[in-house]
Amino acid sequence: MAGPPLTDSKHGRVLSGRRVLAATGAATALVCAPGVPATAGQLPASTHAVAAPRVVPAPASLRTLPGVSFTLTRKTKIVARPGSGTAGGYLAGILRRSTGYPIPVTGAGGSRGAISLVVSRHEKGEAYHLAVTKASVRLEAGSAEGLFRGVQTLRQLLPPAIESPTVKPGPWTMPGVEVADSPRFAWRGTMLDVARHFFTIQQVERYIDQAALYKINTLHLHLSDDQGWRIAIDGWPRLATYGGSTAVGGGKGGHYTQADYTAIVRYAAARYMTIVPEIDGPGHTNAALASYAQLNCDGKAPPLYTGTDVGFSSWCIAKPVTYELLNDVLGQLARLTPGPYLHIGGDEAHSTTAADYATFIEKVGPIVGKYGKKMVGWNEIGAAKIPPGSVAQYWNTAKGSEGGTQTARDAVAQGAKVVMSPANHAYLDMKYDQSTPLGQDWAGLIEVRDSYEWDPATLVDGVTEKDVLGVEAPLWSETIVTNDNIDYMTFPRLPAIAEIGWSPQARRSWDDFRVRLAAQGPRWSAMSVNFYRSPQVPWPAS
Ligand code: IFG
Repeated sequence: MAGPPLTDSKHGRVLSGRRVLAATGAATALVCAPGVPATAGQLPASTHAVAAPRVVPAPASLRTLPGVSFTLTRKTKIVARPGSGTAGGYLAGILRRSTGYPIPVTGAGGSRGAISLVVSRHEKGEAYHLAVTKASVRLEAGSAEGLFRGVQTLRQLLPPAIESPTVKPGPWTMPGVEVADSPRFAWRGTMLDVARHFFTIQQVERYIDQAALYKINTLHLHLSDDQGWRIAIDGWPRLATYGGSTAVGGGKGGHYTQADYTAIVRYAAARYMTIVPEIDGPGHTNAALASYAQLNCDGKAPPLYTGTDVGFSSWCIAKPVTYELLNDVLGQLARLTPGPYLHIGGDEAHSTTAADYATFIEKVGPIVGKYGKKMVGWNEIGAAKIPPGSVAQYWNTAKGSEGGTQTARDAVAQGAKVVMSPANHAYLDMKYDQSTPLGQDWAGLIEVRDSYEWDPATLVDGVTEKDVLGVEAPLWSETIVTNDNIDYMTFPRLPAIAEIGWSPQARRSWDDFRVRLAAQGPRWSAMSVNFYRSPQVPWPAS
């Protein structure tokens, strides 16, 4: 190869032939076949291309091992040590489908030629350590959950075709790396609004698998709103059968039986994802009010609503039956939900007086606590008295000390933590640009860069790193009906939010992220994810 020796832009080192492509950001680095020496500038005789690692979210630290790679073969096995949880079986399922290899999973065995998953006391929580060498792959974590997170990194070291649901030709080679990784925030979430349009269990499970690839660990299900009530409640059958019978646009609705909900919870748990159910109130309650006349202050049930206005409905704050209902609803949800949180909504209560709003929140908080759960609410709850340990979900577009940020500070002042979901950065139902066929634009247009370039710990004055529990990207479904619609609005912005939730702020830059995000495109194609090909991202020609 002619021309001056290439230097590593960061350290000015002259690179050997093996690393020159990786250092120039090329999608592949050339790796010598075993035993073939390479010297600077001379390309080794027999090599095959091994993609340089392009992992999202960016690991806290990743070191490439030049000239080292690990190739899956028919002999590759997974050694999942006791306590390693679902990670081994989950990874084997993915690898078997696309390689056609048997990929047995055993509880013990040698590490040579194997992928070993080991829970050790050297790591804690979701932290993991991944070492890929020529002879073996070793993933070590402080918990089964940490192994599952590390498996997502391991997947992304393999060629995109590894995500194919059918057998593809190899080679199945991953670059030698050493990764030491752990998350910045505990709550890395997405929300699926199943109230405006209903999504089947299969659609929710598909969304869970997509989100799990980016280390998302929380799925918030918006189970009730003006247009639909989506969970069956014993003793109040009409909530689901009538209140869930339609949707935005007047089409067919639907609801989850409690067995359905339990199936979703279990599917999520096998991916170390916590379900946070939301029963919105005191606003956004028309579906329930339409189902039972006695819930209304005037004793009259309004008609079902299939439009997209907000703020016109309210629980009847003065009536005891309101709290009898919520006691049953929240009690049954608490029993069905292993996670620590119940979300009680609290947004856009434009038809509830401020005094009644405070009364409502102060009555519902203790009900949530009685069932052993922590209360989550949209940030307006900060205006009321809330139990310490509550969580305020910030959704306004205001920043710094602008008007809409005050209730977030009020919540923090009462000992609450904050989940950051600013609508002008994290709302997945916002259009990318004016030509986007789906979504809304009331919070502004959100291209991928807008969803990435913000810091949850500095956006709102008085809400600092220690106050932020995490981030969440809500997908409101007024305009979202099909899997293709879900994909188009979610990808590529959910991985951006996932990186904000996982990676160290100091490791994040748009110029680096967009290159790693581009490498996700062929993976989404292999997974049949209908993603938006943002002009801001250098997608590879695939
Ligand atoms: N705001 C409403 C949502 C939904 C959204 C659509 C919140 C907390 C607008 N409340 O966001 O119900 O309609 O972008």
